[in-house]
Amino acid sequence: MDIETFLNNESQRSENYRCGFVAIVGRPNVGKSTLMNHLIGQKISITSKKSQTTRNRVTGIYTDDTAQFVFVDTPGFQINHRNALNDRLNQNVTEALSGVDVAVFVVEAMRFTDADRVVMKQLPSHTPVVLVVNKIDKDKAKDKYALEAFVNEVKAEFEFAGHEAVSAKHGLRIANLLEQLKPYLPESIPMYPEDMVTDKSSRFLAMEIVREKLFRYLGEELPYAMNVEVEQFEESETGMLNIYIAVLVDKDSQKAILIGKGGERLKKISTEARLDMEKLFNAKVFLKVWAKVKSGWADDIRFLRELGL
Ligand SMILES: Nc1nc2c(ncn2[C@@H]2O[C@H](COP(=O)(O)OP(=O)(O)OP(=O)(O)O)[C@@H](O)[C@H]2O)c(=O)[nH]1
Ligand SMILES: [Mg+2]
Repeated sequence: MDIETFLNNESQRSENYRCGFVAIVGRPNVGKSTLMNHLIGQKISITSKKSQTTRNRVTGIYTDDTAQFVFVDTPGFQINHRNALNDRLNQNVTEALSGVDVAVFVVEAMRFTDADRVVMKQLPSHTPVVLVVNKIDKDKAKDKYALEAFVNEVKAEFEFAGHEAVSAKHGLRIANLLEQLKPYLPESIPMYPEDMVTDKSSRFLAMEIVREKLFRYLGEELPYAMNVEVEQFEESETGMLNIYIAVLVDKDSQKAILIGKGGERLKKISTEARLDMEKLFNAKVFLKVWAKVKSGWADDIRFLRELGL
């Protein structure tokens, strides 16, 4: 292509091209991260059956010929016990909502609770909000009329710009949602290169992958009492990634549970994490994960700052 044709194409593209920010908010466990991963077509944000999986805002970028969507996945808004961690998570949500072009408020089909209402109260009045009713694949959402009545009930409580009923897990009606969001993005040239899927560093993604495995392989409460720190992340001359990750726990007893009998549990966690990392980074990975005791971290604000929360 000669330079003139290139410049012509570029200017045509920038004339109609759209690019902007979309915040994804909702109470814990409604499927915000699953939705973002499907919207961008890659697993960037970790998900689990337990709530409060997402702790940091995670940016996922989806680019096509007509628009670039910059999604911001947020932690589920906490309404239960107050501690430094929960306050920080909530602050994260509020900050994510300011300055976006459109917000997506995710609820679970057939289940609208006080926790949803608390998030709804945080929604900005000056920014369009699209209601997303997720998990429509579930049996309880199979009755079309009941689902419609549910959507109308939620819509009666807030002035939404539009709504879409989807299944994030099965990728149902995700394309419709993208089309519905597009008009709210301002006309602009893309902000990120078209092959970029997140603005998070590889270090951050590695840490998140380990956290996801902690959620999968530890009991109900334990993952919340832990944090993950990347101590080393290096690429060797052969292109192999050497990654050293510490899991911070409160007490020796938690360390013992994490390690498991004969080291089995920690081994399983690190093997699965390594396989996910190899897929995401498209490289061979050497991964070492170990446990480190550090008490009271959830209430230590300075420590949370160090971790970037
Ligand atoms: N059946 C069904 N399950 C879903 C769907 N979307 C998400 N889930 C499940 O719901 C659970 C929570 O999903 P996440 O994506 O981690 O939820 P989240 O809103 O990001 O949760 P937090 O980060 O903790 O606030 C996981 O077990 C998902 O597999 C869906 O469309 N259908
Ligand atoms: Mg999440």
